Amino acid sequence: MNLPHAATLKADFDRDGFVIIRDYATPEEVREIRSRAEDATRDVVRKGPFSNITKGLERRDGFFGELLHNGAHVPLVEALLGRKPEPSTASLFTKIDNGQEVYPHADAIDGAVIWIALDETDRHNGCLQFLKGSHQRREEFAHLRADRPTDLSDHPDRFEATMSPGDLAIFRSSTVHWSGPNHDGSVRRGFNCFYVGDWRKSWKKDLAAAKNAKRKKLRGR
Ligand SMILES: O=C(O)CCC(=O)C(=O)O
Repeated sequence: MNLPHAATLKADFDRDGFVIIRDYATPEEVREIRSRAEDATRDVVRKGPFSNITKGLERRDGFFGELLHNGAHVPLVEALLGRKPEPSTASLFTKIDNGQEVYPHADAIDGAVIWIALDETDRHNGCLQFLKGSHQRREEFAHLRADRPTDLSDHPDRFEATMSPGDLAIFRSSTVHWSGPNHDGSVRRGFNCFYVGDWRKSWKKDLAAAKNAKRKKLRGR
């Protein structure tokens, strides 16, 4: 694993809303995820606008449940988020036909997502795209929907996540992201785990801090 300095990683994550760690998973790990994901999704009937996404891999193969709950990335996600992530689901994202786009959107207001590249991916086959810092401008992007086209290709904060097999992207659920069409028809698969942050706890913490600050201010008068 090629892990950058933890403090740098956290600063980047806080500023941009995502980080990319190169060569995170070994070629053997990537091979195992690929072959198990292919086996687990073989009988899936693909239709509709998100036919390229299979959620619930953890219910199809315990290997994915183990990765979702106890994968080596979990402490990393916890360190970046600053609290324990609550596992939601493990998914395979493919891009088998040209029309399979995921339009700009944020997944949730709290939590994090990991996305491991299982193939080479760049703009030609619909790599992930992020909007840097969008997690700090939630109101501005609250209208975005994954099934509704919005063109952010010229946005100055756009980041194109060209990735190789084994590279890992970790992003806040509130960071705007998307993936365009697969123009060159090459295989483009990503393995992803969704984590919900415990928003109730963070909300309570924020409320307690606000009350504390108010109390201190009143005492200071
Ligand atoms: O893999 C993709 O094409 C989109 C990924 C995505 O939207 C996600 O991981 O939340």
